[in-house]
Amino acid sequence: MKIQDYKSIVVLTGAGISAESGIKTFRDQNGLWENHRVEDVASIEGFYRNPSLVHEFYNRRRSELQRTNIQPNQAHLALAQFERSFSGNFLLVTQNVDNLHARAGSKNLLSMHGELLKARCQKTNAVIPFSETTAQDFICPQCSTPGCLRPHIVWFGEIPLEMDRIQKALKECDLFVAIGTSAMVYPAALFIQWARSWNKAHTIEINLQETPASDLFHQTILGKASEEVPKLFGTKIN
Ligand code: BV8
Repeated sequence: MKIQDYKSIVVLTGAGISAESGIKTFRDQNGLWENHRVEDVASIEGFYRNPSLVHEFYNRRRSELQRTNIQPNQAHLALAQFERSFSGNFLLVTQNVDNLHARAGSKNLLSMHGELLKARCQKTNAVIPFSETTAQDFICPQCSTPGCLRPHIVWFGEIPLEMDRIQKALKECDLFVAIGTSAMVYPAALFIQWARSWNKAHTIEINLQETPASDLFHQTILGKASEEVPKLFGTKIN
């Protein structure tokens, strides 16, 4: 079947799709993130234990993301181009907190782990665009309380965003494609099983290397996302 022949497509992306744009992946740093233990900088306990460290960790990633050399790559652009031309249902779920899919033009986009360029008021739960730096004594623009603004990021131990919408899409899709994810973080790592068991979807994985989930996919395409995604989605952007 050609990819345009499917009726409903769910694509899941991970850090590997942004690697060629210059954004470090998580696994490549042997489990450390910028020399920090994951539990110290990407968990709610870590935030309460040392808010300054966590603010600093996200401040640095937020400013790096806004550097001019960080741009969407051919994989981001190919997914956005395909979505525009596809007549069926298309949902792009990303685990990434960068804004490269949005900048590439993807519309039906769901950032299940939050977004670096947004912050959340812990009093009102309001989510605001945020490209600056935060600190423990930062006055929240929503409720004027110092230190109440947190990164709009889903940390380990927190529930990913819009899980109902994701599960509905996985129940209805006839094609599930995972791109650049190590299938090590849950519940995203379960999506392939849900797609296969709920709706007998065809499943394709694109990665540089095999992952623990590769045996579950009907097809594994080994290669760089910037090359394999435009090939699979039939769109090479010149
Ligand atoms: C939750 C924001 C409950 C932070 C992130 C079983 C079931 C359910 C939960 C658990 C479970 N077991 C354990 C858990 C708890 C935990 C978990 O998964 N722990 C792991 C460590 C075992 N999960 C949670 O806490 C989640 N919450 O479970 O709530 C619940 C669940 C369902 C319903 C209701 C309640 C919350 C997890 C979210 C954590 N936050 N991000 C931040 O970014 O600062 S996760 C973070 O790590 C990323 O967002 C990303 O998701 C993940 C890293 O994964 P990848 O994206 O795959 O990146 P990685 O570096 O690992 O791999 C890159 C891949 O790309 C590699 O395979 C590489 O080969 C490939 N690649 C590299 N270059 C290229 C390439 N491929 C192609 N081309 C290239 N050029």
